[in-house]
Amino acid sequence: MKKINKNKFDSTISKLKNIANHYGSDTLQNQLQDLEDFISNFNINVLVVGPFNAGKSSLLNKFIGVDDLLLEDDDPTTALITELYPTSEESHFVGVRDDNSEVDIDPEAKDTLKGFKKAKFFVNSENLKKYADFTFVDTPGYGSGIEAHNNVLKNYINNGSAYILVMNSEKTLDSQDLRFLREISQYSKYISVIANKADRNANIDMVVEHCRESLEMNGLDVPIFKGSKWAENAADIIPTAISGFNVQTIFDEILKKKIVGNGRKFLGRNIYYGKFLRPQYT
Ligand SMILES: Nc1nc2c(ncn2[C@@H]2O[C@H](COP(=O)(O)OP(=O)(O)OP(=O)(O)O)[C@@H](O)[C@H]2O)c(=O)[nH]1
Ligand SMILES: [Mg+2]
Repeated sequence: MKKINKNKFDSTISKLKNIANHYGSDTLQNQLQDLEDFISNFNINVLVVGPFNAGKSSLLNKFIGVDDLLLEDDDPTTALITELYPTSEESHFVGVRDDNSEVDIDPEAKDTLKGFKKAKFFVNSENLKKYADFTFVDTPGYGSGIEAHNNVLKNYINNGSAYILVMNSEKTLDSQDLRFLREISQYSKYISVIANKADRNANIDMVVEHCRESLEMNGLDVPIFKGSKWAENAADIIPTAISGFNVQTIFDEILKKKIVGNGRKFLGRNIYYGKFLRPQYT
């Protein structure tokens, strides 16, 4: 799996550093430090989203290779944002509070966490290591009528650099799914749909074709793939869904936006308009 080349913007950043030093700008220096921290921590957050009971947690369990990692049930189940990280050590679980403080969680309690903003599961999984440029995130499903689940999702939804929408292919995409897809398409152009539970529907190919048409009619340029947790290749469904997401392109786009943003602030407002230079000459 191709790794992100994070050094691509080094020369731009060192030029900006020279500017910051030249003008003695602490603000620019701090922003460049933030930018360097951002780069070293950068990972592509892939949010696995969709209606409740569609099989999001099940597909992630298959991908990770641990059947009881994330709770699966017919009732609306996932209640907490759960970020999944690789580890070479024994798997361990962390709860993140609203103030961002973190506490270790007893593995026995990982399925019933309460009072946390989100959870981080560190799992010794070959696939998580293989796809380490991505951070996969399990999210509560929408459409369950459970206000708490909707709020958890709403508060986190714009944190994705990419999205996989898992739908239940016993039916086609409905207006709620399309509304949701339109919302996330404002945050990222890297979106895939998995028509899941394909084992349950003999007419799966018709459903997929119908979904393709409604995506197209709604102006959503989103690929759709079949999925089933019972398929022999169940562990490969998530990799297939992200196969069109080029990690380097995603990194470059996000970085360019950030650098141009910073540059505008300084070269635009401060240097171009002279405000930055003025103190030196007055
Ligand atoms: N037949 C079949 N059942 C599935 C499949 N995927 C999931 N299920 C079942 O569907 C139910 C819901 O699965 P979950 O993985 O909990 O679904 P979810 O999307 O995470 O649900 P929420 O967390 O409530 O949003 C469970 O009983 C699963 O065993 C599938 O591909 N085929
Ligand atoms: Mg779930």
